[in-house]
Amino acid sequence: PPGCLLFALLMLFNFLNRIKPSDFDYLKIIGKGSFGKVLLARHKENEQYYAVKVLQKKIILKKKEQKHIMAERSVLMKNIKHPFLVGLHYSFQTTDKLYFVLDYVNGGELFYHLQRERVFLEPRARFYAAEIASALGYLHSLHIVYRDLKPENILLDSQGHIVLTDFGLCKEGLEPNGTTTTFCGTPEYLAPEVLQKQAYDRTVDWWCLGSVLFEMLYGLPPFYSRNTAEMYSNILHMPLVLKPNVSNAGRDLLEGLLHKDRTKRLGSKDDFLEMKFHSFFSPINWDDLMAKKIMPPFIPTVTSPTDLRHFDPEFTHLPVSTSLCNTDNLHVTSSVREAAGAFPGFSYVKLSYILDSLHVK
Ligand code: ISQ
Repeated sequence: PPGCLLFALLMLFNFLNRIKPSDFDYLKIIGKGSFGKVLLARHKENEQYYAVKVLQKKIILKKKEQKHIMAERSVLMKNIKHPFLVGLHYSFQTTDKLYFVLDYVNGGELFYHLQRERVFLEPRARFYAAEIASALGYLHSLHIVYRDLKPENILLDSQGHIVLTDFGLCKEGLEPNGTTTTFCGTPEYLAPEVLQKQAYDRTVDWWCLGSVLFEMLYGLPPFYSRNTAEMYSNILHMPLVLKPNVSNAGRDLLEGLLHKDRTKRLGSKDDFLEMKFHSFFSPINWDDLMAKKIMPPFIPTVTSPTDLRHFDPEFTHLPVSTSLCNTDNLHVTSSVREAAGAFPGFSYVKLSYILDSLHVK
């Protein structure tokens, strides 16, 4: 039948065009975690820049985080596309590594800019909170809980729009030196139910949104203490006290989002709709926001895609490992073998990519 022939042709095309590590030049390390690293890479043929996230299978398996990655795979398969979520172009694997080819975003972390300015004025904080909220609402509509919203996962693109990365892609558990202690405070926004290892649901994301908004408006995370144990205790037991230098609408929103009891938290009933109709966001036209028709309140200064001024030199000065580039076709696992491995059916090429190269639309 013609359907079968088309399918066979697509499979053949897919096989011949299989994307592999050596399709890219790896230019710089732009991020590093315990599972692997994120590299700035340029596709040799189309000359486009991408952020390539490379994860070591060995480490993932050892840390029993496989479930997490598997969850991620099903997340990837849902064809997530949203203006404020980092886009995934391809994913593939070699014998020992998983690769995610993502949009490259170079406006810097939101909190890099916040640290430079200490706090944001309300209209700017509102703009970022609204873009983040719309992305979270979209994920929830696909039954995905982000859970790990934390400062380093919130980037700005070169125009000044929010880009969330790493929705479950990997949970960076340990520091590279193998310790769990982070001296400069834990950069995670832990909801009470997560701290207590209780059941959680999509409402954790609204707690995290509240934490981001709080930090943008007050300059520190809610319940902050230099002593981590004390901060955890504050999150669990201290009432939220809001200084009056934020508008009533802003404080009301924070009180709703930072409710310790998740069943009473803003968003527990109608999810994103409860943000959409909150008075703090009344200046936001949500259709314009989604269409990127609202002018960003701040435009990062970047001169070119290779302008890395907003990335931590701690990473960007590291040498790029050549082991990434010399693994060629030879080690790229075929879909047949994948079926038996620990990461079955992981690789995929976006159908639109195949169609694009065939000039079929
Ligand atoms: C995209 N651009 C820059 C940095 C990134 C870090 C993680 C994931 C995607 C990224």
